[in-house]
Amino acid sequence: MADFDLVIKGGTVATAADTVPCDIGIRDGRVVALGDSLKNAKETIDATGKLVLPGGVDSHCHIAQMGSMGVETADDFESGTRSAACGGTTTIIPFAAQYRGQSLRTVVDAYRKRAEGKALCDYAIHLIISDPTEQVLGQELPGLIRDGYTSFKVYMTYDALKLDDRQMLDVLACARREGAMVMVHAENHDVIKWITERLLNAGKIAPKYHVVAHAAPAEREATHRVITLAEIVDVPILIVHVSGREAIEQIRWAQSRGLRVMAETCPQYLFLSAEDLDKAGFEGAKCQCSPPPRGKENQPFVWLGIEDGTFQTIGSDHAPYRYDEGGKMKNGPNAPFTKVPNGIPGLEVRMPLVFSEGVLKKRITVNRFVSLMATEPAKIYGLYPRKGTIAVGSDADIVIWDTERKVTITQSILHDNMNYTPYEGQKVQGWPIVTLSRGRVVWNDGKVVGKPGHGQFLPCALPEPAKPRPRPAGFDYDFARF
Ligand code: DUC
Ligand code: ZN
Ligand code: ZN
Repeated sequence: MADFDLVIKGGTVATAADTVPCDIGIRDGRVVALGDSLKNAKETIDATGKLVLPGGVDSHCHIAQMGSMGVETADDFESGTRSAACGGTTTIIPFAAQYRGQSLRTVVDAYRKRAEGKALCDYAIHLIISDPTEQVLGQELPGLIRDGYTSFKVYMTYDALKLDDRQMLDVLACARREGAMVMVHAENHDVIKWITERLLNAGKIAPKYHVVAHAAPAEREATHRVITLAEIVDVPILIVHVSGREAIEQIRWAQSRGLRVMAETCPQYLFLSAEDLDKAGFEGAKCQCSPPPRGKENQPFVWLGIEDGTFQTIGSDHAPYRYDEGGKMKNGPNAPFTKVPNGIPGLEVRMPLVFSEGVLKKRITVNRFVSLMATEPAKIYGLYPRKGTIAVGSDADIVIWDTERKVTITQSILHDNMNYTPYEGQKVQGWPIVTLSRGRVVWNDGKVVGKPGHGQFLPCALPEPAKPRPRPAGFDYDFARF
């Protein structure tokens, strides 16, 4: 009898901790051996001269989701996971989004049904909470957390989703009681509204004015405010899609004070800029997302935040709305920026973009790349060590990279359901050539060979409880239990 179902031979294996030449033995979808000259396998993949990394964990993507403007994302669980796998990501964490008046449990059940039989790789699910009633926070959420939905996103802007500070405190207190992870979209709603009104009154409606309305100080203020709210409740938070210097400085300040504030950025803040929203005609809408990409001079600050450890993770914030009347042009090809669905695709190119500009340009090591793209998100959201590393006992979610391959990104080589990529023409070096999900090849040298239905739902554990923090005298109430 063979010892292994599959051996990956001769590659250089890199995890968040080490880079070592070794073979990987796989049985029943798991890694069962790491060593030299592993033999006696039913199948072998030769990875000589290649880099072998854990599959990426994209902990921020919107698929099969109705957006707050009533437009459905172009990707469902099939096209979303297909695109993910072709780009070296083997676990995605999209969102079951609650709109006001909806039961969270009903929303989650419906979302699970949408995933059934469709995914090519594994997925967990975050919640979006927009209606934190007593029933939701007292009954539904604790039950859902026990069932493996241990993280939720809350918004400080968007009419349909935003929480006020009092509601935010309620949600943070619930997270503290239950040990769950809160992800925050931090932008000051009233500031955005106030600027927007003035822009629209002056006839300034083009996509480029989206950046003016979603001003960096509005992101800075909201970031500071939610850090303060989390400090009062004494609960860890993770600020998602941090766009630039203003918010980064607040996060760094919080971290330097010992507050448990984590942060995620996204490729759009490294590779796109406000100039991309100022393209001819309506083209700028292709890069319209919130928070928006800032000026080009902002990009080095985001890289610095990655290099110095301010950021723990890089998610795609894949929110795919096609460039047609079913998506970006839902309200016409010249709609004001306020009527353009916010969001851009990026699931498939998240890893190649950051590998090329980050690892090959020597801004970060390959180990830090693995940490940002796979290990940390798996740890933060309770999927580690099953996901996010290559170790004996882990799922065999493994990606073989050709670090020499030069690729010009263009929509026709991607596998999502989109009709454009905001990264059209971007040149990268390094590309995932083989992707395995639980030991099964899903993507093989240009061919999708994975099957819908292979991907499974992953219940998430609670994140490791944070060490109790000494609190200043007079500030030591446990408000979450008051
Ligand atoms: N902003 C969000 O908050 N979510 C999806 C996409 C976007 O642009
Ligand atoms: Zn958001
Ligand atoms: Zn998002």
